[in-house]
Amino acid sequence: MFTKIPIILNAEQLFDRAIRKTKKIQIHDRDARFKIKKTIIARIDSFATVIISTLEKYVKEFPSIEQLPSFYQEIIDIKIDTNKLKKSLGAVDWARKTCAMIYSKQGRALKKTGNIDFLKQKQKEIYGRISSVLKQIDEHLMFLATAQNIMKTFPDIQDVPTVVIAGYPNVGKSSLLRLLSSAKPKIAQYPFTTKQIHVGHIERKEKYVKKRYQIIDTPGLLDRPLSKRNDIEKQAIAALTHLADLIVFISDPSETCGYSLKDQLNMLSQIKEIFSDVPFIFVENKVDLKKTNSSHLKISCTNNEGIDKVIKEIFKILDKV
Ligand SMILES: Nc1nc2c(ncn2[C@@H]2O[C@H](COP(=O)(O)OP(=O)(O)OP(=O)(O)O)[C@@H](O)[C@H]2O)c(=O)[nH]1
Ligand SMILES: [Mg+2]
Repeated sequence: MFTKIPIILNAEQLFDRAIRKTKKIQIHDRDARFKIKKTIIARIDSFATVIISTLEKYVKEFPSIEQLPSFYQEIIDIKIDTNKLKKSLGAVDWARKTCAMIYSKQGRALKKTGNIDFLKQKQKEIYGRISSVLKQIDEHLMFLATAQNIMKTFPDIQDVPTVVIAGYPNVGKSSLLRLLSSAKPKIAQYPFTTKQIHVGHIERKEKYVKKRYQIIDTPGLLDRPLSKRNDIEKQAIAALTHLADLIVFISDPSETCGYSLKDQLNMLSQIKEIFSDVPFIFVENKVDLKKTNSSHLKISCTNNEGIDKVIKEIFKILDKV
């Protein structure tokens, strides 16, 4: 996803690239003065065209935010800042138009003159003015480069029935994703190991029909209001809001995750209320350490206990989606 966004250069890199290209240009003419004149004009032409077309490419090839699926729109806002992104794209477009104007105004005067000194002076002027426009948008170019790097890491979300795994940090969400799919998210014994959404897939053959489901591992959520949630937690909420056809909520009654079962269940009631129209499967993990007598499905990601029951339940619910 988002791999087509071009690599974005900063002002100095873009200027240097355009200058480097001009150096290779030599126009041949038997008349020495014509040769110099034509070479200068061709160099200015190449310089301006490289800058203008590159800026145009940045704006055109950046995905149009309003047209993206709502999940990506929200993730962009959380991880990048939509307003800043729009402002930066606007600034780059302004620079493209301004450079095009500088070039078209000055360019006309060049062709008419035979005065080499005048041509050289104009060349300097055009380079100088375009360079100053680029400097004015340098911070925006750098912001877009950062945004592009972040967007490259976004998961590839498909439009298929989707399970979102949620719960407190360190309860075993990523461990369950590993058991259910071929995805390999990092697992570790500290909270907030998962810092962004991870996607895995389950395929199921039923008679001759192949069905594909998407399973999403989210960062851990704490029991607190949305306004207090950090950007890592907000991504989990975005996945629940925009992607979930089914929520698998995991708790850890052994409390080896570092959080009390009471806090975990408080959060569960909150999530149940917010996503009251989405089906849930309640799962207690780490039964190898502690088993309660609740009605929740009991599993262990360490010894695979109960995993087949979770899969069965997921298929049962998703079949109705
Ligand atoms: N004993 C036991 N440990 C488990 C089980 N499942 C996971 N763990 C351990 O619990 C710790 C956390 O597992 P993760 O899968 O990383 O948990 P998570 O919910 O994805 O954690 P965050 O990404 O930090 O929110 C790891 O040390 C796992 O090895 C289980 O069933 N039994
Ligand atoms: Mg995790």
